[in-house]
Amino acid sequence: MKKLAFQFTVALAVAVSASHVVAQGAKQTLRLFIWSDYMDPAVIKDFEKKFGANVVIDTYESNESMLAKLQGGGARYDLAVPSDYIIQTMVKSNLLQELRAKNVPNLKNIASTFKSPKYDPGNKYSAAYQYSATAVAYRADKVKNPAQSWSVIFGSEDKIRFALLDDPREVIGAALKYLGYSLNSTSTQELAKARDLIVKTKAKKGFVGFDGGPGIRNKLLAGEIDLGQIYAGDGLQGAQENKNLKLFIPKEGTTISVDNLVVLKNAPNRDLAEKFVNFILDAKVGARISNYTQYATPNGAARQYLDPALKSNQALYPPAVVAKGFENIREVGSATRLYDRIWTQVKAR
Ligand code: SPD
Repeated sequence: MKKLAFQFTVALAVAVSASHVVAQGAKQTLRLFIWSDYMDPAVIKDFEKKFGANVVIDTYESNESMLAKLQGGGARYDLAVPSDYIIQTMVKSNLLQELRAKNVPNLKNIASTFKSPKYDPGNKYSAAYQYSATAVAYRADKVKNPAQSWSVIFGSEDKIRFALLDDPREVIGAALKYLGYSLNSTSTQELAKARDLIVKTKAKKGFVGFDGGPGIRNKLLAGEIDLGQIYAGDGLQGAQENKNLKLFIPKEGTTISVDNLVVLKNAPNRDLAEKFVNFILDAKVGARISNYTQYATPNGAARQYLDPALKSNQALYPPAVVAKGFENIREVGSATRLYDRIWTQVKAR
């Protein structure tokens, strides 16, 4: 598999495009804060070459850790890639600045289902980047015919070695789904039941820990765990490396998340950030990214360039009957504090 750990600070002596000739030393730097293993390094190199820029990347594994770092104020980035439900929180926290549509003509490439979403009417601040469901990945050579259910994690089985995402809304959401509730529940009782279930699950002998999607993929590949909760794209990257790594969407339902490019309020380089968004929304570039990361693309114009195997992958583009069990994570208003408290309790026990 292509190596996914990468660094993009390669210094180019002179930018090659005649229209963008930039002498060494005059390069602009674009700082991108993004989920790990979520970008094709070759695309970054092409952007650097075309715009005579350096792209510096820093990564995170959950929306909440991304938000905490930005709210802390220490770090300055031009762009981030938050999921749908956290965007309005970022707007209210004054962390975002508007996308100037005239600078991003490729916004037109976004498929209509992903344009002007409820979480950002009119695409005032965001442009859909990639999306996926959250699945269960397992080693078929270790776990034979697993129930296609969250019960493989939350049920009574105690021998399977497993890991959970280090992502509060994903873990609490999966527990809520297993219990038959909405993953956006704001009911104190339902959330308490979800918390107790996660605490009980954590106490199982087979529980190895919480990790990011790429961490869980790597543990599965290394044979350190038999099964794990995982963002589908990270799981599919692993399946490319080992055919025994398989994925399923739990029958009780799961999350589906759209991640978005946003320009940050204190972006040192707003113009370049918008050029980057426009570059990423190009049809061929969008397809290259998805072909590399194995995530689904909301870029309608990119679909024709996707690898056929990816286009027909049901974990990424599920048939309507499966998709019915999917739920978008939503912003839960004042219940956010309850989710935060539960996550702290779960982590502490
Ligand atoms: N390694 C890339 C992870 C992208 C995950 N998408 C966010 C889902 C949050 N609910």
